[in-house]
Amino acid sequence: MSAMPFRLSRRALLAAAPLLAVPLGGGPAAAAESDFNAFLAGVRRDASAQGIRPGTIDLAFRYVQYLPHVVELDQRQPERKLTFAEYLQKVITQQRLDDARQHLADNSQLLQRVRQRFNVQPRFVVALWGVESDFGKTMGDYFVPASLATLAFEGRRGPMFRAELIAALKILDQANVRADSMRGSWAGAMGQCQFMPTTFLSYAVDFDGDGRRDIWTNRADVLGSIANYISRLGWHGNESWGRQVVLPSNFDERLAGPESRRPVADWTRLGVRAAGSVPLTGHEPDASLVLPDGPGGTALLVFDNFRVIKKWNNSTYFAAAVGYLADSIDRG
Ligand SMILES: [Ca+2]
Repeated sequence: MSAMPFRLSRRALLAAAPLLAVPLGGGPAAAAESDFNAFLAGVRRDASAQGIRPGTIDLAFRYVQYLPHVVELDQRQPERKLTFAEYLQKVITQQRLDDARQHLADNSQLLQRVRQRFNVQPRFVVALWGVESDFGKTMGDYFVPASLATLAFEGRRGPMFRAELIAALKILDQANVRADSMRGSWAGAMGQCQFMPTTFLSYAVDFDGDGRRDIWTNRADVLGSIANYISRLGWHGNESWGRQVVLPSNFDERLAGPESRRPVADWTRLGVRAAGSVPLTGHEPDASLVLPDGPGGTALLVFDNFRVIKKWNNSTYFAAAVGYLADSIDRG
């Protein structure tokens, strides 16, 4: 904690000074600028030691500047937690539903090829694409190395963001994307699948075979990369994610929880029923009972694939939204 006053004052100075536009020449703002430049010099050394070409680093760092706004976003107090219903309303709009159905139809051949290779149903690939970036409409407009350098320098989770920055430089060095097109969220999630750079290096694929992994503008690479990642996280291509259910009035909600896995026939014996018109058959995979807002709210019976989506993004709301969106565009 003793380092905090220094960090705050350094950040305040950087926020006050248009960085890199200020000539070095003494004074506190120049000292702060020189701190950031010293930090970048250290990153440059590490990146070079890992074989990244100096020309790549020069090009990326030409666009890198300290972004005070990114630090503000990182330190923003969390808003009131949305209820599950509020979250769904925000994430699954009518427009997104309509777009999802249209994309499923428009890309059916590509999605079948993706399915053949990665064994992920098209509706889940489209749902992940829709929830992550609204089908590429909201990728974020931050220059990713600048966001990551700012967050790494600022210090909260510094080592993690420094590793992501070096991974971003590797992605540029592999010529997957032009430096000035490497856009993403303020926190460094990139392109239409919103992959962090380390995720990109491990899981993005060149599905159209043009030699580049382009998750910003290449539809085949975007959908292939989504399917490859979820597949490698353990996806079962012949199973769904789960079902919304209704609990009997006398139900013991202590039976709920991520470790509550049992055959669906057991849940049925306990009085659990499917919500909506399609009943549970007992042939579903074993399932856990999850209550996103706790007792009294929505109840979900979730299969293994629900856990797989949570490995992508460790949020019950997120995983359920992907499932709901997938179900609402296609039951296949
Ligand atoms: Ca490609």
